[in-house]
Amino acid sequence: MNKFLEEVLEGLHSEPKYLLSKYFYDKAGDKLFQQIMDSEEYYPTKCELEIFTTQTHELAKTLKNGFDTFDLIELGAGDATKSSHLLQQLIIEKANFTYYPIDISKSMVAHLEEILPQKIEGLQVTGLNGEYFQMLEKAAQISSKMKVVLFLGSNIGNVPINEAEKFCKTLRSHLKKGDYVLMGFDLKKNPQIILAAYNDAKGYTKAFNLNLLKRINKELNADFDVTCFDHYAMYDPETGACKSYLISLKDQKVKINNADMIYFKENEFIFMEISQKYSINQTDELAIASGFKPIKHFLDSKSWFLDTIWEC
Ligand code: AVI
Repeated sequence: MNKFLEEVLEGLHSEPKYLLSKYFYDKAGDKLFQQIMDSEEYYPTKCELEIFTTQTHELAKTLKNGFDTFDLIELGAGDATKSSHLLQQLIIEKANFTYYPIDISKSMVAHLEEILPQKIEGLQVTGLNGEYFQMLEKAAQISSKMKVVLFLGSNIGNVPINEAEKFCKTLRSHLKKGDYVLMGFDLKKNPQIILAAYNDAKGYTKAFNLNLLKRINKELNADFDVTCFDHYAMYDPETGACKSYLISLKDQKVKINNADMIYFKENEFIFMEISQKYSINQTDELAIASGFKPIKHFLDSKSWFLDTIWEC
């Protein structure tokens, strides 16, 4: 059985039901995520871009860390909009490095390999298509140079807070003493601002969530009627958890893979995604608990987003 089918069935046969947000990103999902990022309400991308465009020199200086040569690895590179500013700066400063963008989207990796060396003259790019830790291992096999790992965009927020430490410890286990990590965290702030970012007026976030049902229909031969589900987002300022759900609008059944039958009660939910928000202290504590040393904080002008550098 393919992994997608296996994990969808496991999630939908669970009580309560859930789906894994890593599956949001097919071609239509990539496009919808871009529309979310461009929406008025979704601030994290804009805040992090501000850090990358206004503090580029300081970021490059800290990350180079006196390494003669190094590998710059980006987990979940996407279209590398933010990191391009850093790459450009490192080239200007004559840093000797290879850029390894890791992404689950094959077409995105191929696109980066083609486009980035044209945009940034002298840049060496080796794309890696696959899951983060498998590809980190592959990068270590290709080269034994010092590593700088970028994990931007508050992607860490999509890991539940009680699993974040395990995730960071696994990341640490793939690195050597002296390697660096640059991690982007979305910070706790006015709950209304956070909620609006995950409940945009144009409905891109709703469409993004429903698109996973459409993907299951297409790829796993299912018969979800997406008009019978609604999107619900909530933010809990106490825990910093922002969660997305799909709510079944009626009693209904859905057939998957022409065999498995999933039953929904009216108002039953599918848990879709967590986007955890942190305090700066929590990020430092997470670093230390996972075997890193936090060495520098970069904040945007509103202090809504943190890019923090950790040393192994
Ligand atoms: C990719 N990730 C950090 C986004 C987030 O903010 O959690 C995904 C997203 N989901 C809804 N809007 C954006």
